[in-house]
Formats: sequence, C-alpha cells, structure tokens
Amino acid sequence: MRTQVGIIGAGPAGLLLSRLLQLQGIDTVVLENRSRDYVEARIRAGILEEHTVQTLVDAGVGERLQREGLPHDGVYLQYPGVRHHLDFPSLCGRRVWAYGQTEVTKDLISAQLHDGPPLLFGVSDVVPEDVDGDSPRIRFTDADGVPQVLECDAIAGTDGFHGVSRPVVTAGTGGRLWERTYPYAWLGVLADVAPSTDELVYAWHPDGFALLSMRSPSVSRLYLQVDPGERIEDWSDDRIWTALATRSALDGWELETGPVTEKSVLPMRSFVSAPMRRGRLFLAGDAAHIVPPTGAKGLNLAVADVTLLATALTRLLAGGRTDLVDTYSDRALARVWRCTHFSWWMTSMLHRAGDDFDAELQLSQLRRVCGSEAAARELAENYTGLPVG
Ligand code: RFL
Ligand code: PHB
Repeated sequence: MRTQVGIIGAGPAGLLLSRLLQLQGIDTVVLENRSRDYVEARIRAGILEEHTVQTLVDAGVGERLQREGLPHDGVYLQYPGVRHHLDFPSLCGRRVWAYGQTEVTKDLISAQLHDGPPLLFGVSDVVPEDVDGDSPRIRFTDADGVPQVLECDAIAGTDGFHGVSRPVVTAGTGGRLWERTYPYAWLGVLADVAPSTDELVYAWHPDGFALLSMRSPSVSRLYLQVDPGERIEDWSDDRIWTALATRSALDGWELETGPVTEKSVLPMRSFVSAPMRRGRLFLAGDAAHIVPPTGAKGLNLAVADVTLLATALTRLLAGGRTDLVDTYSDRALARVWRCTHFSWWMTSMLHRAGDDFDAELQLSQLRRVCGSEAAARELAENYTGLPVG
C-alpha cells in the first residue's frame, strides 16, 4: 500500500486532517485501532469555537452542525448569590456553538466513507518507521489479521494521548514533557432533560465546581467536581441531581431533572509534549497535548493543529517547500501554551481545593471578571478562540 500522508488515529484531528488534505488533492489513508461504533459513541467535548465551526463548514462537513448546533453568545459565571452573564459578541465579536464531539466525528466519518480516502477501522500493532528519512512507512495488522505496510511521504500522529506516535517523536528528538495533574476529577452526566438555562453555567460553590451544559434542546450535559478516586457506583442519580441543584442554586430559579442516560468520572490533566515533529512524523491534537476541560479547548486545539498541519503538508507535498513544516511545531506550540494557560486558569479559578485563603482568592478573581470589562474580555477572547496562525 502507498499513500502521501499516513494518518494514525480517527479522532477529530485525524479525520479532519484527512478531509483538509483531500480538498487539496493530497492522498491519505487513515488507520484506526477501534471500531466505527466505538469511535462514534465516545462522549467527549461539546463546545466549538468560531474557527472550528468555520473550518468544518469550509471543509464541507458543517451542514448538520449549521442545522442542529446551538449558537451561544456567552456563558454564565456563578458564585453564591450571583449568576453573571458574559456577552461574547459585545466583548470580542465572536460566539461559540454547542455541538457534541460525537456528532462532529459522525459527520467526518460519514463524509470520508462516502467519497473520501480509505479509513480502516479495527487495525492493530501500528508502528511508524523510518520517520527521519523522506520515505517513512507504517506497519500494521489489518482487521482480518493480515500484516500490512503503508509506504508514505509523511505520517500524522493523531492517535490521542495513549497513542504510539508521541513516544517515537520523544525518543528521537530528546523532546520535553510538561505535566500537571489536578487534585480533582469531573463526574460527567448525560440526561434526557431540556437545559435549565439558555447558556452554559460555570458555578463555583463551597462543595465544589458544577457545570451546566447541553447537547440539544432536549438533552443536558452536566458536570460535578469530585475526588479523582471517586467510584461512579457511589453516585446514584438522586445524589447527582441533589449535588447539581445545590451547587447551581439561585433564588427564583430551579434546575430541571430527568433520566440520566450516561455517567462517568473523567480525570483532569494538563500535558504538553515538544517538539510536535520528528522528521516526517507530525503530531497533532491529544497526541501532543491535553488540557483540563474547563476551558472547552481540547477539541478546538486539535482542529487548530490540523489546520496548520494541512497547509504545511500541502506546501511540502504539492509544492516541494519545507518552510511551513519546519515551523509547524513552534507555531502550533505557541497556541497550545496559550490554551494550556487559559484552561489551567479557568480550572484553578473554579474548583475547590486548598483552604479558605484559596477560596477568597478565587472569589476575588470571579468578582473581577464579572465586574471589569477588561477582565471579562480577556476570558471571552480566549474562550471563543484566539486566531489560528
Ligand atoms: P482522540 O479523540 O483521542 O482520537 C485519537 C484516535 O486515535 C485512536 N488510536 C489509535 N489508532 C490507531 N493506532 C493506535 N495505536 C491508536 N491509538 C489510539 C483512538 O482510538 C482515537 O480514535 O484525539 P484527537 O483527535 O486529538 O481529538 C482530541 C479530542 O478528542 C480531545 O481533546 C477532547 O475530547 C478532550 N476532552 C474534552 N475536551 C473539551 O474541550 N471538552 C470536554 O468536555 C472534553 N471531555 C475530553 C473529554 C477527553 C476525554 N478523554 C480523552 C479521556 C472527556 C474525555 C473522557
Ligand atoms: C460539554 O458540553 O461537554 C462541555 C462544555 C464546556 C466545557 C466542557 C465540556 O468547558
């Protein structure tokens, strides 16, 4: 088998990269070790920046997103007694969309299987080889158990945090890793109930953080700060609704409850790996970096990476110019660190940890963001997404 760009991993980063390269006339093959059903069912991010929406629409995979996505002009920041609306269009001229990552993935897979390049599910033993030369290859075993070799001009490692690509880059470049784990986790819930508010609510509370989000006019997505070792079996639906209602309580307002259809505990971590390139192997998305979900940045950062990477690879493979691939890692990492800081800052401001001194600092910061246009604008610009490139 031969292709121009071998792509490891069919998450949003790999699938979108394949689509963007296809539109530039560059051949790809996408290799995914899970099944299509598994990939399409994974519940993850829900908020898309304007740049992400525009990229998906321009790539011809935004039709359902434009129909079913819920535009949001802001968020509420809450602390006891106060629920303050930040109006993004007036603060920074941008907005965001609620549209599940599962739906983005389904749209990309359906476009790829309809008229796109090969997408192979259920492969195993994936190994990128000879990435320091101009003719790298990927060895893998296909879904029928047959060993295969995919000869490439370049390889994209879009195989997420637990993938095989990052270790190959780190080993060959003497790369660096930075990591921060947080002393809390999120309990995420999907429920068949209409959202109780028009916008997302990020709530600070003495019991811990709560987030009210949504997937559609009839489906809510809700999160609670819990201990990292928390067992999901200990959280009955009643206990979840009581905690959510307590932490988001406001006079004259009530949280609607309904059947919980999914619940799980999610770890929180910041992680950056540099460089994002070794020779002809390029990392993008969670393969190179992880942010805690409080800033809603993970998926958007993956999209920003592959936007830069698609342009750089097109220039290399269609034009023989190396300038953009040579600067890819530095340009991507500049944005990665900005989002890493923003996600860490939102996380630190909103989650209960430490003592009463820490709590007073958090409340002071929240009052500042709610009371100062300059402070609110800084949040709004980062939340809605800084320019790519
Ligand atoms: P993904 O989505 O992890 O996709 C990587 C793909 O590579 C496959 N893979 C391999 N394929 C072939 N060979 C191998 N050896 C392979 N190893 C792995 C995997 O099966 C998978 O299909 O990475 P990508 O494309 O970079 O996309 C990044 C986003 O998925 C991620 O940033 C966000 O989902 C992060 N995230 C969240 N972000 C938010 O902004 N808001 C959220 O609410 C939110 N919730 C979450 C999340 C991430 C989670 N994870 C990773 C545990 C909730 C969870 C549970
Ligand atoms: C979600 O809807 O899943 C969501 C929204 C905002 C976040 C994180 C997750 O900051």
